[in-house]
Amino acid sequence: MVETVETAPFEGQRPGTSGLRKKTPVFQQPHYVANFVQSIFDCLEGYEGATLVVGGDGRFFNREAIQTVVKIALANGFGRVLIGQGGILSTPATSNVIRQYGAFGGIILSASHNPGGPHGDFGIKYNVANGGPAPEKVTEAVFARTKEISSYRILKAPDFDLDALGTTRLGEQTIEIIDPVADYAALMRKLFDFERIRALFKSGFRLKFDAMSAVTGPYASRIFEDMLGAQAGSVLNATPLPDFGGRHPDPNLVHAKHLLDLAMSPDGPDLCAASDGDGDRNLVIGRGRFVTPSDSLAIIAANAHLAPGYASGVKGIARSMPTSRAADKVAEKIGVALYETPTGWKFFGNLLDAGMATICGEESAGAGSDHVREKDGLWAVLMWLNILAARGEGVDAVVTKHWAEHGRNYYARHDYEEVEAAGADELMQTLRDALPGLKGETFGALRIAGADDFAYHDPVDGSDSARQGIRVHFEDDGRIVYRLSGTGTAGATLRVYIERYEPDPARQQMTTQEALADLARLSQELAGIARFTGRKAPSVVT
Ligand code: G16
Repeated sequence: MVETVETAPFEGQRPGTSGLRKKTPVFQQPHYVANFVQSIFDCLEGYEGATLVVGGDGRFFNREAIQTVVKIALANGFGRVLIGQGGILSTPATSNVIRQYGAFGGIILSASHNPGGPHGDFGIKYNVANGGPAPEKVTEAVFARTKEISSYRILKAPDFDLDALGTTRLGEQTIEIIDPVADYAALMRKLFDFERIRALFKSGFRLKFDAMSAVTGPYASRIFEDMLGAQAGSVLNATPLPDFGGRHPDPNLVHAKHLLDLAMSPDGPDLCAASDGDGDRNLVIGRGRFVTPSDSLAIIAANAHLAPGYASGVKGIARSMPTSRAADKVAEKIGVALYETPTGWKFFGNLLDAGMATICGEESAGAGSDHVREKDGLWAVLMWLNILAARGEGVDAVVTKHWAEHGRNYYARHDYEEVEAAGADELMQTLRDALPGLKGETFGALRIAGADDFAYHDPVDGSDSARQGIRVHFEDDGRIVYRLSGTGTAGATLRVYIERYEPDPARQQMTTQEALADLARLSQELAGIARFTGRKAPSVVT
């Protein structure tokens, strides 16, 4: 029976860079999830009888939220709901299921790399029929709707069993619990040379993949250990836990420092890797060599043709604006277009759909391709395995040869987390106001060649996105970018992206800290970071 429940709007249900993210207790308030989900459906048309995919990263409150989503979807007239067994479906796997089953869209319950648990974060994201995150015009319409909503429709029924595979019928409607791994693993097998990678493992190649007690555990165990023959125990923390084992499921050098230490030890594994809460991010570290996400994108783009799924070459490369320009050098060399988009995977969707880009990536540990419409952590690790197997070289050799050929983009991101929002806004506004006078300003050896506030014109649908981050370019090809994160759940996070290009192989072995010291200092001075935020140093450097 369908019930119409009276409700009132909640403040602040505005989707950010990647869906709506808040502290878990915010989502646990009565009607909070229902309001948001009904608001999504209110902004869609033509889903009567269609398929909706629902999955999450297994974090605390995942199962409860799924029950609400499914009951609202059925009450609103979806014909079929596909749910990952146990409520588990990684973000890239959800994207694949949406595409493979011709679904109308999907709802992903995740706050990605943010910590989970009763005091952690939770999130809801809507993906459209191409498998990718809803574009801005949809998320803005949803936000507008959340401010007006007065009722939602929900099925009055006992909770559904999320664990038994199979189909349940409710009159004309069906709920199917699907194996979350099978379709995704089959897709990976098509894209990569599994025979070759299996031979690599057989020859003694050692992998340590940390699933961080998050969603990729079941995927990684099946693909790396069962299908590719990696040594038992290659996958660490393989069981998804509601609180991610109390850890922060962010595969960066801070939260996965143990992997860095392992990779830097003389007898370390050949490849250390990790993925985040919902499986879309990746970390790649070879023995003795960390690969920055920006370098990883460039190297993947330059070598993708070694994997069977990309044997015909890449059609174009896309990167988010703050991502280093290492990929630009590759695009130039292989003669394909390079697209610079705002931060957020949703901006790649049109380029991928139009066949203009094949490989996409972001500095925030994301890489992917046109195989789905999300970034994909395991895909990136498999791509690296395929490249290493095909080239018969280790990570360090692949990276240093890449730099020798294309130059090295020294790169770091400085995050000032949870600063006061008002101060952060003022900092950005002051920088924006100063833009016209910055050109020609000199600081020691550094001279500003130009500065602007990045705006994007989508070449496919003609939409415009303004104020996407402040770029300061230097005459020696260095760059500082400032923007506020769109994924935080407390205060504001100022991100400062620092980059310098070094074409000379003799100068490509400095530490990043050494190479960027001047620019890093200037980044604080130029924006008055201490003055506006009270912070003398970043909280996280990646
Ligand atoms: C999300 C988006 C990415 C973005 C990242 C960081 O990733 O999908 O496109 O680069 O957030 O965004 P921000 O700098 O605004 O915090 P994820 O892995 O959190 O879904």
